[in-house]
Amino acid sequence: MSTHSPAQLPDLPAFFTAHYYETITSTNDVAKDKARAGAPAGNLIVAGEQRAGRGRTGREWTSKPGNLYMSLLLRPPGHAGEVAQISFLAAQALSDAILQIAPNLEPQHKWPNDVLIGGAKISGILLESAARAGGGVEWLVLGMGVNVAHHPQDAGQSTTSLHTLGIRKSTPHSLLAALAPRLLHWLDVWQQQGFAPLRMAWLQRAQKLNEQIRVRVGGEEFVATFRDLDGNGNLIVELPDGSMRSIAAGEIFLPHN
Ligand code: BT5
Repeated sequence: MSTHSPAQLPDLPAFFTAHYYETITSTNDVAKDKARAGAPAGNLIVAGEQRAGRGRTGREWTSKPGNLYMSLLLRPPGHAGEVAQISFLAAQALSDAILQIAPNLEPQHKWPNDVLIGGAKISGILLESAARAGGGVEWLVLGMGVNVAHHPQDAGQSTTSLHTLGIRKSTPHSLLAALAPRLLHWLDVWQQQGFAPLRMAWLQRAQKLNEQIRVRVGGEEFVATFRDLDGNGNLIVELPDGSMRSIAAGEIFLPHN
């Protein structure tokens, strides 16, 4: 099922051991197999296309050739709540990389795990991990899909790609070359200094900060004002009665959609 072809990949910092597959089911699945087989952190699975690309809770991730599909194996210290901060790290690294390639664009972060440009989704991030007996995680797979050449029209939400935004020279290869060092940078900052610097950086590009959003938590849905991200990565919203509420898992929307 695979063709390992390093020529398809750019030079990456020493931390990464990259494997390229022309076509694959899901880069996350292959990275998880490697994790279970004991592969070290830094293993990176990159695919030209995915036949079964996934989002969260089993949603589909459109994965035709021309975009970046990758999964990075990590073995981070910390409990499950802490390692979930890696989705903010990935969003931050990606928006840095996009700005490096296209300084005129304005990537924005949407809690918890999206990067948007002009309100349209250009990337999705999927974390999967295995718990370690006694706490912590045994491994964590950071999956990232980034629309470079095209984006789905039928995703049920607004989407975009670098080519659509006029960055026509970008390729999955050039994007990965910019992204990998930024991932390494933020992994280092996060491991040395914790979440605080990452939280500050993420908030600077947060979409809808101090504006109204619609929040869905389980079966519940309500309108609130997005006020902050707390020190764990929880979304802090202000309810119409002025009280604050902390949200650990859920989704946000603009009030009108
Ligand atoms: C995500 O899920 O946004 C995480 C997507 C992670 C994809 C990467 S690709 C490499 C690795 N291998 C995998 O199998 N997955 C990861 P979620 O927040 O659940 O959003 C999914 C929703 O995004 C879908 O229901 C669509 O509305 C929309 N969508 C699907 N494909 C898209 C695309 N290519 N671009 C933008 N939006 C898309």
